[in-house]
Amino acid sequence: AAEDGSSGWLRYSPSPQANRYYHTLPSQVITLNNTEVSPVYVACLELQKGLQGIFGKRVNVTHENGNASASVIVGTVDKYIKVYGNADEVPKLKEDGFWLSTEHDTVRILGQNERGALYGTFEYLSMLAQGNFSQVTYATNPNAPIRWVNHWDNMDGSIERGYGDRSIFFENGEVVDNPDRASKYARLLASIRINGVIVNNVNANASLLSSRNIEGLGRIADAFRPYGVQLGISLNFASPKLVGGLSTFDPLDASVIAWWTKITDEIYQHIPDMAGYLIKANSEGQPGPLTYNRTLAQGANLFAKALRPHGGIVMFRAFVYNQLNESDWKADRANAAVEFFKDLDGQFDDNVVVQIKYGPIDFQVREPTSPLFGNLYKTSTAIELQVTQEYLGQQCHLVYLPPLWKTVLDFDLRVDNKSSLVSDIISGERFRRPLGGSAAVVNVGTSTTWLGSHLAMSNLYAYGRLAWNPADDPQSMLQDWIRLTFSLDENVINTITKMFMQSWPAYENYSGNLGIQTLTDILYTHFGPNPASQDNNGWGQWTRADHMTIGMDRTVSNGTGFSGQYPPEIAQRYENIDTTPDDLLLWFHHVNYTHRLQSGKTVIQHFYDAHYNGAETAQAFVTMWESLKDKIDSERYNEVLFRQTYQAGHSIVWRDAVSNYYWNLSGIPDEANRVGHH
Ligand code: GCW
Repeated sequence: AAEDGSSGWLRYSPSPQANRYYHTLPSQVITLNNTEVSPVYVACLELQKGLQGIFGKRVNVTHENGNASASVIVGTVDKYIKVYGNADEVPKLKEDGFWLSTEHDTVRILGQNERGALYGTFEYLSMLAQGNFSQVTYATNPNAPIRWVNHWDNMDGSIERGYGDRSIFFENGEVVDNPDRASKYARLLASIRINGVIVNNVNANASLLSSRNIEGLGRIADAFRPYGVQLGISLNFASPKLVGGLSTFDPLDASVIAWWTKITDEIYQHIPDMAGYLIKANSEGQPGPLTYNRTLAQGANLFAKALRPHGGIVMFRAFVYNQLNESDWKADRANAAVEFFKDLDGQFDDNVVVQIKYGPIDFQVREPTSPLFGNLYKTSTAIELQVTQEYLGQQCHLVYLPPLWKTVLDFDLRVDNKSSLVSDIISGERFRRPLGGSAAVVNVGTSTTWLGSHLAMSNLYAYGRLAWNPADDPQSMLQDWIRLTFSLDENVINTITKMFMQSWPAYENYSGNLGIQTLTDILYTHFGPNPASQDNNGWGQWTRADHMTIGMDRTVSNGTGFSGQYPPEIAQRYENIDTTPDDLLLWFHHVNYTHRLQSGKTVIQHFYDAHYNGAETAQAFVTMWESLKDKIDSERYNEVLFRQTYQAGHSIVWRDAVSNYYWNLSGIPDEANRVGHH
């Protein structure tokens, strides 16, 4: 009923148990906060919409607070205390946290702030939509204050690494006039507790800062605000020169400082709650402070000072590296982030957060945790993930990403030989930092499915859940998403769960196993197999494969020294080939194809087997999906079937291209006689 094609997991489709539970449902909503359009106001509308959609029940919203029985009370804890005298049952909440109680004939949803109240409302509705009518009372708080998404949208309306059509924010060099789509997007984001959106590409265009565009950004921010979502922007470091008429963009130059201060003030006039700036500097051709022999910290602090009076923050990306020469055995792009940032620890202003990609290279199918997380003690940090499946099949392959993300979030870096989970570092807890959190690159566009694929939406959903609570379980988050998106039917849940939980391992199997990276075309498309493209260029995503050997020697003893960037316990584990896990073997070591893995197989035989297994699993997804034909509406059934059929074929292309490549190179036959010509 509520479905209009853009509601994602917020469908509120009719409950099969509607009759049974109708009488237990609240019959009115009591709102405590009465500002016109605010998160609490939106929460009330959402409750009306949800109860109507799921149960066909109309409820009124009232400000009266007489008899609260059979009601939902929604508002902030502070307001609740004013109206009802106390909130003694509610534990102390962190910013954006909420308390939900569905017991004793009254549902109470109380947020630390209005945003929290909205989050609690979505939580309650999510329970109902999933057929969960249990009586609960609990509080929940975010792991970290920064839970953002980053868009790589260009001013012309295209999206870098975008696979869901055109930008919802920009077209023809300007901000779009109609913010409706932005508002629908903010609703989805609020339901997964995302509180900030960087709307434009990190490869930023300085024309974003024209008065007309700043005004346009104001419109988008207005559309986000009722959902508790703040807008932020990426900046081009050279803007003072490119659009400001100055002859320099030196971050220590007085005229440059004045220019950024003025622009920042102007932006805050239009967007009083602007979240902050995201900066990609001195990376992949982008301008930055190094041009003027200033440090990256000086570059970051330039913006930090302009933002400080307004409460904004700078997300400064650690993705800085140079082109390298492969003939140098010790050259290693993986070393770059620590080399650029370690010595700057302590030099960043307090409202700067260094945003670190999960792995040291670039969103590969398997990477070790970025060692930079364990090297910054006096700097706030955030992790950067990708919902956009850039190297991971570009939304044409099913890859459910949370299990990959968890390998990093749950990773214990053992800094000072003490427990140092990445999730506790980015929360600010481990090093007692004031800020921290997560950012994910998201490429939603004008596609009716947002991401260009129904199934890919699971990754956006789960990203928000993990940003709030990194201890959440990938499979149980997935099953919530399946119930909300498709059905409460056990068979549907089990089948889709099986597909998804096999999807990342399958993709890893046929696209680059044992830590060799994603063997895709790295020069242009980042799509499809091209193992030869990894080497003999300056990008540093090398495999160093020849006719006898393969892998990057990243040891301290004989290689690039990368393993030495980790704290001692971890460094030792990776330095030693016997304690390096098989799935990262070729990341850290250069070995013969005949080297035996811990599994007992040789490297080359593992390659062959993995590629055949992976492709076989992808074939099975088609049959699994087909078994759900009568249980899913035909539109979504067919759209997914189309993509799964494509993946099934493309996985064979991957399998054959990679297997044949290494068979040709090594001349070692497949024990099972599948590879090559016989
Ligand atoms: O993964 C690479 C992408 C670039 C991207 C860059 C980055 C926005 O291929 O398209 O640029 O990373 O993260 O800055």
